[in-house]
Amino acid sequence: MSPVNPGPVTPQPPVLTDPEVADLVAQESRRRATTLQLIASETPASPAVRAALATELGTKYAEGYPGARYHGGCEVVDEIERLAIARTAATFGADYVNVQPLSGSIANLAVYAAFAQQGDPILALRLDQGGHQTHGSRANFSGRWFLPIHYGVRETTERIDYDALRELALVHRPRILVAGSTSYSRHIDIAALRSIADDAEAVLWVDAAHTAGLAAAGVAPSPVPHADVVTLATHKVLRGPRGGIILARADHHDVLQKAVHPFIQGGPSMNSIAAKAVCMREAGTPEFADYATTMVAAAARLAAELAERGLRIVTGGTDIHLAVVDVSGLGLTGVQASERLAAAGIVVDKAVLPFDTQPPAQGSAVRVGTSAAVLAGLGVDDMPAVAECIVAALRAAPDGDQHAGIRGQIAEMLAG
Ligand code: DSN
Repeated sequence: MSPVNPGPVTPQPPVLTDPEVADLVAQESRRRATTLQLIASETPASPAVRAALATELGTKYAEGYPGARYHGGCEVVDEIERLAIARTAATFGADYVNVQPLSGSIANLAVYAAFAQQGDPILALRLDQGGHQTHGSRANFSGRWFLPIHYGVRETTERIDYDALRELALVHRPRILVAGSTSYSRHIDIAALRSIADDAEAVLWVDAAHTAGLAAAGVAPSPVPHADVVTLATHKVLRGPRGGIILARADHHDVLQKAVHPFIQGGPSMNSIAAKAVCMREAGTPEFADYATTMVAAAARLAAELAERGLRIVTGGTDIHLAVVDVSGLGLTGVQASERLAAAGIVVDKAVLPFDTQPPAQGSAVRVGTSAAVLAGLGVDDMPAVAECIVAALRAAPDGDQHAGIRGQIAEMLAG
């Protein structure tokens, strides 16, 4: 059979057809299995989610929405998208759901498209105090096309200064008030932000990319009852495919539908939508609730154990699945710390402290998250040993052989 006309397609593992790619995929699997993943925004998807992603749904064009597509042959994918919407609505108690955004950032772009005009003021948490680049960073469309105003945290507590936030909202009258973060480890008081948004006549948008999975499991407050619109990423603690979802009140249906398609996207990835449906089913199980509970307890324990070993934790601890660890006391930047940890088989992101004196590209902190570590089999009681390895790796000279020893301990712990 000719290679350009292979006949009916039976999916084959790349090892049979492309050893080069297969080898790289195997290397990545080995890297993950033998090193400790503490990246707060990455969680391996479940086998069922991965199976849905690998289907031929990925090549089906389905521009439009169920029942109103621009392409023929969409009767089956319509059912899949309806199922994903229904399951998401049930998981979060949301009136309106859009499962098409290709990523969390694209979902955020759709919120701007739906609710703001170019040049409108937008009020959001500062990027260097835990916010996200789509919340008004000058390097991003949100800072270029809109007028970003930023609230921050109190220097003393490193927690959001709600009084200053209210004042900014009343002075600047933002079109959108944004709540949400990538490295703020405390619950955000969404009810307080609702009241501020009402007083300032702003749309309240919660970017729950990190915490949506915790809210789904009932271990973090749900933003849905308070917000006009909520965006989330399905690949963080939800264990779904890489992608975004928008939730909103029913009265925002029309503007959000049009903002996603045709304003921003053409056809959605139907394999990803099927995988989102699978992930939402899993998010409703007792196993997922147990997993999320353990993840949060493990993060709190890890933060406490690191603090006991002399490292300062931003805000003094965490309410969620991640913590920000100040490494400046060891004379390290965030980059140097993450390099030492990587040498010891511990994978983290460098981060900045609120009021950091280092430039953002260096930072004085690392962000640690427990979503992947718990899936790898570690529990709350393993956190003292993890903290011990982290502190030893940070203290070890970069050119010595201590890191190799810690790497071995980590591999043993994971094989455990
Ligand atoms: N890259 C994500 C994170 O690490 O939090 C934000 O989009």
